[in-house]
Amino acid sequence: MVDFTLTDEQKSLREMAHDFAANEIRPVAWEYDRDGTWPQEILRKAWELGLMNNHIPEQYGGPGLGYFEGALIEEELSWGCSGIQTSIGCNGLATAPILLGGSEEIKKKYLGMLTEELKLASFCLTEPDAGSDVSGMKTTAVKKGDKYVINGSKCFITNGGHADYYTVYAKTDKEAGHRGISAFVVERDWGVIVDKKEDKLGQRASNTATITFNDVEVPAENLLGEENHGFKLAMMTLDRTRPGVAAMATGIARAALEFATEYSKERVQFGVPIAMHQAIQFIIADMATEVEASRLLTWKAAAMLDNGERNTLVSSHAKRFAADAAMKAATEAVQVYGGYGFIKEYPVEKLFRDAKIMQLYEGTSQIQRLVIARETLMPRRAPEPAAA
Ligand code: COS
Repeated sequence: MVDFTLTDEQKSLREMAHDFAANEIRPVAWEYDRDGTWPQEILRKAWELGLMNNHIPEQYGGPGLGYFEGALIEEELSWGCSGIQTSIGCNGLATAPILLGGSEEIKKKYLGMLTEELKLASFCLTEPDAGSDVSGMKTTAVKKGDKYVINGSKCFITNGGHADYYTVYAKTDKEAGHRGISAFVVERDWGVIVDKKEDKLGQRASNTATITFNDVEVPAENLLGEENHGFKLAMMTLDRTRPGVAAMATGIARAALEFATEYSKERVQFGVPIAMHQAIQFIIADMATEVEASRLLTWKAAAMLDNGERNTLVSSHAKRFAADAAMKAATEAVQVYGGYGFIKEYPVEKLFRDAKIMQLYEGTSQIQRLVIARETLMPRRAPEPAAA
């Protein structure tokens, strides 16, 4: 039997996240977007309320929430502002490989660090010449005694300028392609250089930086999982975090739908509110269906993780569909607002800019299609470590 009814705990979690989004995020979101301000105080409040580090288990001081519960929170906070939610949620991306591959000591140290006080971690995978093609990365980690020495540069790193530590992917065997990549936890004050804060089209409240490693020495015990097994850790991480991006995209699409609905009831043309015109009704109808479908795919991808099932295919379905739906919904919301939609004074212009990143980060919509095609045409049945 399949039941989409939320439990009382899930409902109150969603309500808490919604209230936070409505009271703490929405009122300042457009100001933060305009100025590109780092939302430190909002992060602090989210951390105090327990809306950060959702999946860190209780034994390391976290709430130990499931991915399904995480998706409920992510949709609400993203409805408030997806840029601010990206900043709030980024620890989840950085800590997934620690949960999957870290030793007990590493988990205690680095997960505990984030739950004891407000600290941030970033996920360093992408490089200037290695975005979709992860195995093309050039950053190296060379073993010297009981240390690895890391050299290279990572770009588009969310929260990079504010992170206390980084989960970093580097080549430990340059000749072995994807089988020569390893993952490490690297503390910022070990000599990590924060190079550049990007000036972005959307999600302007989130911090996106270039991070450089010049002979950064990392203790060998900070290797996550086995040497040369980092590529799989990265893929398994993305299986776990793409449903979260899908949830965020659903939040943007829902915000776009709500703004368009309200405006269409107020705006009068040809003597009636434009909501009375079938041209507008059909736009609203399609937006509403796609919000619903995005949420259902997101919930399925997250629930599969909580059930310990491999969710690669559904995770990509959810991320691809919800991201494209968010972009479409934001575009249609601008259309419903007409010329006003193009003006910064009105709310949907920001959604239009924010939605675009949904189709880009954590794997473009084309990469999701590639995964979907491979999983559909040549399903993989390889075993993987227990779900974190
Ligand atoms: N879970 C576990 N293992 C996986 C996996 C998954 N989801 N996906 C792939 N693997 C394994 C494969 O089984 C294969 O294992 P073997 O070494 O035993 O053969 C290995 O990883 C390589 O897989 P594949 O051949 O599919 O690798 P590709 O180089 O073709 O890359 C894509 C696959 C393109 C899907 C991958 O590079 C990708 O997701 N790119 C996008 C990266 C991204 O999202 N970047 C955003 C930055 S993070 S914010």
